Amino acid sequence: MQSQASTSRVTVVLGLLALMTAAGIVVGYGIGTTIPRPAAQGTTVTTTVGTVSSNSTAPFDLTLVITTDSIYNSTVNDQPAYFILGPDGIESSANMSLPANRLIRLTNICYDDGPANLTSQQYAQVSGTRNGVVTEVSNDNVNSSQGAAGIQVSGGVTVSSLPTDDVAHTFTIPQLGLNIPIMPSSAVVAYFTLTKAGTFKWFCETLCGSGPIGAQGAMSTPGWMTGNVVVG
Ligand SMILES: [Cu+2]
Repeated sequence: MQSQASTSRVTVVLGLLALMTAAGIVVGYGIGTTIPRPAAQGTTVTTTVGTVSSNSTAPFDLTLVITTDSIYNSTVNDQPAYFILGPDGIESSANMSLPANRLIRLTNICYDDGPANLTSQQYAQVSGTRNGVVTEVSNDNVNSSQGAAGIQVSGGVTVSSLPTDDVAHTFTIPQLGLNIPIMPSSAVVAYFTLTKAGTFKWFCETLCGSGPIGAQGAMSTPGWMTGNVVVG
């Protein structure tokens, strides 16, 4: 049992600590522990633990859309273009900001229904993504049927490369080793992490522009089939 004297001493110490704390004095009382300064009247102390942990595990979403009907100029007319699909609508793809060292989930929706020649056969290969693969969903490779339990879904393909004559566009950051080939009329999902901060160029590596070999127009203009990626 505790003596009367030691109980009152403890009470005095606790009372003193409470007074000092109320006065805003930070009191150290042992290695590695500190009584935090109390919040000023009217402010709310919030912990960021929940936010931090959910941010560090949830992928950063980048959604891109490729359309084909944008007028480039009166000579060339239509050219294909990448757009960023943001919370407030579509945005130019001329400058993209992406986080470094965080898992990025790219969803690319391609409305272009035809393939184009690659600048080099290597760009039919997936590179720089998680497990070296992407998931390609097209009208041809998704199937379903009606069963007793409702619609039965199958299809979509997870691939490490595409046939070279079945690539409509690519999303490629050569300096970061990232290459995502995209089938005509498809939705493509890829996961990747960029570990190097800086400003890099992104390109499409199919000859989908104008001019004699398709390397002009959209292919050489930021916001169409090329642009900058700022990683940081
Ligand atoms: Cu392209």
